[in-house]
Amino acid sequence: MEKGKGILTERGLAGMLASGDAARAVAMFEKLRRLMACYRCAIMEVETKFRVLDAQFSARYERNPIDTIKSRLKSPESILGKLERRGFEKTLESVERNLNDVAGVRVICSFKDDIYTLADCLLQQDDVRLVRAKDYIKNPKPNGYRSLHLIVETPIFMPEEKRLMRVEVQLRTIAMEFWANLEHKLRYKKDLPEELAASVADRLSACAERSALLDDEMGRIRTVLEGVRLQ
Ligand code: 0O2
Repeated sequence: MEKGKGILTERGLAGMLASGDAARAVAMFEKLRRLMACYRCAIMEVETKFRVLDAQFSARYERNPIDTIKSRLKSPESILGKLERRGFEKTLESVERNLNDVAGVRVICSFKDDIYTLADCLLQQDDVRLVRAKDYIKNPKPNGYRSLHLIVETPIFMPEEKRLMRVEVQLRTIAMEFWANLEHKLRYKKDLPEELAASVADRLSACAERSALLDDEMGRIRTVLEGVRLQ
């Protein structure tokens, strides 16, 4: 397996998908490189859609619903790991068919209401098709995780063809992002005794609750201040 600093490279992943056949591996690498380029373009398309929406809100209502946009392309190591964990075929076709999160765009908003406003605005666009939505804000995960996840399909235009690509969009508030980042870091400390692990999980879930209350209160304050501004 070709690895660089412990990370599986695209060439390494192509080699593994080709199961040791050198000529197939070269062809596979070229196809994988092109597929990843398409996912990168899809990220650019979706990011641009959100930047345009943010600019429109700024021009019309003098406010920016988006605090930050973070995007990532799933690493070859992570792609292979997910195919293996889920028992999917290890082929490029299977990556496209079965993995919805190779391209990921995270939109971080200041206020919870803006998450739904932006999601509606995105899904109204006629070149965006909703594949699946998971609302972990209305239905938080048992550990307290909150975010709105949308799998969308959108076209990218290449010199000779149009290709539909799937992108996972995660929308969350600054407070939800803060919690998710810390929880993600803490989750790697797996060698805790059972009792301590349970108490840490309870405390993390309590933090998520408090942070959700904070989001709600900030939203109410905004509503009051907007009312004053409109008078
Ligand atoms: P990364 O590097 O963050 O992307 P699916 O494959 O879509 O059918 P899956 O993978 O269970 O099903 O999707 P889901 O539940 O929509 O959530 C996947 C992503 O959401 C994760 O990506 C995280 O980014 C985030 N997420 C979900 N649950 C949690 C959680 O409990 N804590 C934190 N911190 N993040 C969470 P990956 O695959 O972990 O990796």
